[in-house]
Parts: sequence; C-alpha cells; structure tokens
Amino acid sequence: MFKVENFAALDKIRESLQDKIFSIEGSQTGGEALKEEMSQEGFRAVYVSGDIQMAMVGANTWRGGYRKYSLDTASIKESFQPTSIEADSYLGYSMAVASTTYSPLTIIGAPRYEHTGVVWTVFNNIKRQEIHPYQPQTGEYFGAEVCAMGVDSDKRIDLILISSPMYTDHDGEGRVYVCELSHENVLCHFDTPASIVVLRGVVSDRGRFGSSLAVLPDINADTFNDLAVGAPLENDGQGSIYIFRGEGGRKINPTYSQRIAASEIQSGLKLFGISISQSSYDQSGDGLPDLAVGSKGKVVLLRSRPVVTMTATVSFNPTQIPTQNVNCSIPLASKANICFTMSKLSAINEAQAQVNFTLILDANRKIPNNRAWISKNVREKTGSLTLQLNNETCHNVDFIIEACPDDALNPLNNELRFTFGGLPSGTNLRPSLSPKVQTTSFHSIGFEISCGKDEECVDDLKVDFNFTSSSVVKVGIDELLNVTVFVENRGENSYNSRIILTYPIGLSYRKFTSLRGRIECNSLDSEDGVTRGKTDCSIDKPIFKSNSVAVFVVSYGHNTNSKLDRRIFMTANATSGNIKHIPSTELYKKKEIDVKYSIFITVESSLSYNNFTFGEKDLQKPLKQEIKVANVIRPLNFTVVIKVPVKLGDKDIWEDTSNFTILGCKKYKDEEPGDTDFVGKIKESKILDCTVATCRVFRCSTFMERNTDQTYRISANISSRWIEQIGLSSAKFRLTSTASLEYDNNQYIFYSTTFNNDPPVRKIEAEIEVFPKPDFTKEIIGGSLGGLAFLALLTAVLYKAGFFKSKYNDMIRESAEGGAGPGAGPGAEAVVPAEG
Ligand SMILES: [Ca+2]
Ligand SMILES: [Ca+2]
Ligand SMILES: [Ca+2]
Ligand SMILES: [Ca+2]
Repeated sequence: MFKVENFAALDKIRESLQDKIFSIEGSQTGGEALKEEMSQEGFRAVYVSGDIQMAMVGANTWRGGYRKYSLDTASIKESFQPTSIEADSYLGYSMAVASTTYSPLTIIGAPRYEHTGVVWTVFNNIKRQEIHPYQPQTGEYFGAEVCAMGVDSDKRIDLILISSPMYTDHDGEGRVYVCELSHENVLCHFDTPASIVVLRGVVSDRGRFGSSLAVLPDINADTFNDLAVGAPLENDGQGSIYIFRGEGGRKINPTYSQRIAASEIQSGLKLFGISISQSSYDQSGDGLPDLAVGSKGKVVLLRSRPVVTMTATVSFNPTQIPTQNVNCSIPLASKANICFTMSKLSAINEAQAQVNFTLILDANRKIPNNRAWISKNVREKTGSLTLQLNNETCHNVDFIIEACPDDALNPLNNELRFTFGGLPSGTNLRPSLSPKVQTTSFHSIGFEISCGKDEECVDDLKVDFNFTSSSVVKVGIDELLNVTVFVENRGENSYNSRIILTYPIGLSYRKFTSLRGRIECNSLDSEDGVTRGKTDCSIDKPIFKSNSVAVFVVSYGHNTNSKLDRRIFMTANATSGNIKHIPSTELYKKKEIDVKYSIFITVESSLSYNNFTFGEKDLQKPLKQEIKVANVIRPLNFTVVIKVPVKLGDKDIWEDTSNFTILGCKKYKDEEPGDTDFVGKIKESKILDCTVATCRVFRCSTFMERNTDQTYRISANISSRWIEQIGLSSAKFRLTSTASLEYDNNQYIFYSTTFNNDPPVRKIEAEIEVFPKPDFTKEIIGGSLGGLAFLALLTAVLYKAGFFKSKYNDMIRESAEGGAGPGAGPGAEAVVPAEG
C-alpha cells in the first residue's frame, strides 16, 4: 500500500514499481504462479461500519478476492481469496456490501469467469451463492458492476443490481439485472424469465449500458431512492447516463425517467458516464443533491432540479345548481374559479412555473348529453397561469348549465387537466413536478337539495287517474279517450319523477294537456300488436317538489275501425330517481273501462193513404206499407220490433186481424193500450196508435252485414169497422205503427251525436181519411197524396258513399236537423218521414 498526499507522489510510485518489474512470461510457464505481486488491492473499496473492505482483482493469478481491514489498527480482519475459482476470473472487479440482519453480505463480481462472468455472495467469509448469467454470452462481462440499493427509507438494502455492460442484444449493448435481496439471498429469478427485471438503454449500436451504477438520493421527491446508470459508449463514444426511479414495494421502474446525453451538457465530451459518484452531495449549495459523472478528462457535476408539488382547486358560484327554475329554456349562468398552488418538496425558497389547464364541463357525459357549456357546443375551456411558490393563482371561467336537466340527481363532474412547465428563478433550476401529483382531477357541482338535515330525499308519490267524463269507450262515436292523471308528492323532493301509463293495443296516443305542473310526455303505441302502448310523462322536471300536485290529461285516439277488447284497462305507475321512497301502494293504479261499438241503423217507411165514407160499416181497403231497415256501420245481429195497432176497443182495425202477419217477423204478443178513454183522445189527436189501441208486437230478428238493407212489408186490408165508435164523420186519422230496434246493449251503442245514445223509435204512418156521407153523388176526387214518399235520400247517399268517419257526423246531423229533431217525437229519429 502507498500513502499518497499529492499527485506528484504517483511518479515516485511509478519509479519504485519499475524497479520491481518481474518476469510475467516466466511465471506462467515456469510453474511459479503469481500470488499477490499484481493483486491490485484496492481496485474496489467499500466502507463497512468502521472497517474498509478492499477488492484485489489480480490476486492469485487473477483469481481475485478481497480483504477487510480495521481502520483503527490497519490490521487485516478478514481475507477472502478463494482458490476454487478459475484463474483470470477477476473476482473483485466489482464489489458491494449489503447490511443484513446478522452480518454484512458481500456481493462480488468476477466478470471474466469462464469468459462470461459470475457474481458471488459471501457471508461470514464463506461463499454463499454463485449467480451465473442469464443466457450467457462470451465476453458479456456479467458482474462488471454490482450495486446494493435501498429503495425505501427503512435503511435496509432492497435490491442488488448486476450489470453486463457488454451483453449485446439486437438493439443495444449492455444491461442491468435487478435482483432482490431477501434476508441473505440474492434472487434474480433467472430460472423464471417472466420475473426477470432488466434495465436497458436506448436503441444504439454500442452503449456499454451498465458500465457504472450509482444509487442516488431521492431526486424527484417521491420518497424512493433513485438509480443512475452510465452508458459511456452511446452516441459514438460521447456517452450518456440514465435515471431510473425507485418505486413502492421495493421495486425499480424499468422504464427510465430521464436520459442525459453528453451532448446536452457540453459538446466534445467523451465517455460521459464511465463513472458516477457513489455519493451525491450538495456541491452547489442549493440544498439539492448533485451528481458527479466522469467522462474522459472531465468530471461533470449535475445539479438536481427542485421538485414541487401542486394543488388544484375549483370552486363554483353558485355552489349548487338551482333546481326550481321557472323557465327551463334559459340556462343558468355559473362561474368556476380555478386555483393552483405550487409548494416545494425540495429545500428551496423560490420557484416559478407555468401551468396550462383545460376545464371540461360535465366530463362524464358524452356530447351532446352534457348539461353544461362554455358556449354553444363548447364545453372545454383552456387557460394558462404563471405560478410562484406558495402563491395561490386563480382563473375565472364563465359557463352555463341547462336549466331543467333530466338528471338533476347526479352532479356535474367537471374535469380539470393541466400540464406543468418549470421556469428558472434566481439561482434555482427549473422546478419539476412531483410524479405523485395527479394532473387530472374532478370537481363536481351538485344540484340543490332541500331534503332536511340528512340531505337524503325520501319522496312519497301517489298516482291516480280516471277516464275524465267517459264511462264507456264509444268506438266510432267518440274519437278520443281522455285520461286525467293526478300525481302528488307527499314526501320530500322527488327527482326525475315520471308517470308511465300503459294503454291497450288499438288506442293511439294523440296529445297531452297539462292542467297543473310542468309535464312532458312521450308515447309509443304498440308496434308489434302484442306489447301495450306506453306513455312516459315527466313531472316538474327535474324536481317534483315536496307537497306538490300535478294534473294532466293524456288523450288517446280511436276510430270506427279500432279493434278493442270488450273491456280494456290502463295502468299508471309513478317512479322517481330518488334512492329512497316511502313504501306505498299508491305508486300503481289500474283501471278498466267498457268498450262499446257504434252502430247505426236506419228505418224508413212509406206513408200510405186510404179513405172511407162515414157510416159505411163493412168496407175494406188494401193497405201496403214498406219498412226499409238499413245497417250502416258494422255487421251485427239485431231485432226490429214492430208494433201495429190491431184493435180499437172491441173493433178490429184489420179485416182479418187474427191472421195479420209481417213476413220475416214473428208474432210475439198483443199489447193492451194503457188508456181506455180512446174516444176522447183520438178525437183530439186524430192519432190511432198503441196508446189507444191494442197493438200486435212483431219481432224481426236478423243478421245484417254492413251497408246492407232489408225491407219488411205490411200488406193487409184495413177495415172501416172501428171508425164509427169515434163519432167523427169527417176526419184525417193517422194509423201509427212503430218500429224500434233491439240489440246487445253491452256490445253496441247507437250512433248519435247527442248525449243520449238510445236508438230511435220510428213511426210508420198511414193516413186514413173519413168523409161524411154525401146527400147526392158527387165526384170525389181521390187524393193522391198517398203513394210512396221516400225521404231517405240522405240515407241512400250514405249507402252509396260508404261510411266515412269525417263526413258521417255531418250527415247525421243534417239528417237530424232536417227532421223531427231531439225531443220532437218519441225519440230522435234517424230518418224523417215525409209529411203528406
Ligand atoms: Ca429498504
Ligand atoms: Ca425517487
Ligand atoms: Ca446542489
Ligand atoms: Ca330527508
């Protein structure tokens, strides 16, 4: 050993070494092996708690080894010079010592072992492990550098790094294996390739990546120590160094965080990174660690940049989104105040940086479903701020929020992103942002909630409905079925409250009318003929307030040809977006209503005329009347009931009353008149009908298709016998039969534009004139008032034109107005007889 105090001493040492040159050639062949003559003790040196351990790569014919000296006494405490290793292995070319629980573990590289290299671990002066290279390559120099690294702050060694600087890959030269230290064992996982962690440099022909290794203090202020790796041959021998970050879990991130090329520092540097200082002291006096990197003829001192952290806040004004907005078409003006504060992680007093930020409103929604905008179709706002250390710097952003959004339950989640760019200030370098800082954050603004201290809204909805004024669906008469819906919230605010109505196939949605509250309805009629139609109505969107009521009418259309069940039902279901509801049975209602189909049957008849001479008792005259029945709207079974006066008092009206029949009809019964004082009544009214006479009731049952007709005929001889008992010698009587209709009232309803849908009772009249007996024979001009007088032209038109809903009402109305009209007779008549 030589004690050296200045570089001039080296010359003396060289001279003294020249004196001691011995024959190297002779030593190889002559049997005299080199022992420690060229041991190069001190090739590596490691301080181990009061002792110094020095590697001796040239000992024992370049087998190598190490010795440990006490620093106090300079005495040898341990010597490790294995003879088992091959000559020229260069054991001790690299060395690291890792403290373990018991005693230090020495990791020592022999990069020329079997031309590939090996790493030994030595524990208590005994070899413990031999680590052979993974996929060995001749000349790779496995173990040329070894390094023990504590990643976290517990002061215990976590990783052992082993480099192979001359391992060649298709894309580079040199690699560093990251092995774990577990108790006294170094685990490189070379037998399970998936678990091997390898550090590499950039793609380059030659790099010698791993020629130097140095554990750095935590230079990015994430509490984990970092690693520097030199690659001195990169860029045609200019060289570079790499920084790898330590990570939680005693790991190292195999993707380098920084590469510093020699050219970035100074032009002309060669072999930059050939060595890296093992201790990073603060040489610049800024409180931050510096890194000394060796190059050919120069040492470069690299300063580490200060590390800062950043907090970003966004506050909103108003702080909550108002929910009771009268006009939903006016968006709500809002402000966001974005603030950044930069604070130090490294020991510095000043720093400056620029942040570029982007605020994205309601970022969780896809456009155009977002509920907030900066301006039309724009929901992003970018900006830039210059920050000083510890000074909060803010920026205001104006934006607008949809006034009554569908979703007023989930807050707007606004995203803030920023990029950081450090600026130099004073003597300080540009700060860098701690990698722990999240550069994307979410800042939500919620909707106003007023649901008590628990801030939880528990609603209590009640729904009910009715069919407005309808007790029955009149298909072919009414065109709309109006459903009046009542909704009440007896609980706390209800969000996104909806009423969902279902309605039968055959009805089609027409419109909704809001009577109270803000209602919006959408509806979908049954499309497949299987699923019921569905109307979805929002109530006071977005919030149906506590103790409020909404009323609205939904109208469904139907027409003559609609096919509905005999009895249909509708349902109403109340829902809301609230998480909690008062359990209630009133969220659902189902109601039924009967359906009747319109029918329209016309009865028209002829007016016949006969005359008699008063006092001639046994005259008879033929009388013919036609009753034409036409079915207009739809096919059905029905019965025409015809009542014909047959007896007045005890006198027959017809020549052969007992055989009086109508073809196609069945004689049902004879009905006595309610009034026995027929003489007085007829004298006054001249009407001979079933109120004064015994009437025969005929029932004519038939099935008729739509737009067909059928004619019933009264054909018999009328007798003069009944005339005398009235006592009028000169009069015009009206012999009045009636025709009425019977059908299934549960299924059918008679078409009428009036409120009353009773079918008409049709009068069938015959005029019978009585003349006094003349004193002399006079020519009697027979009236020709009789004959057939049809007035059912309209009906005929109807027949021909077919049935069209829109024209139908008008036609019927004209028909009714032109005739007896409601209340003018025993019933509203569909068709009016002609006046004779
Ligand atoms: Ca540790
Ligand atoms: Ca770190
Ligand atoms: Ca410094
Ligand atoms: Ca509450």
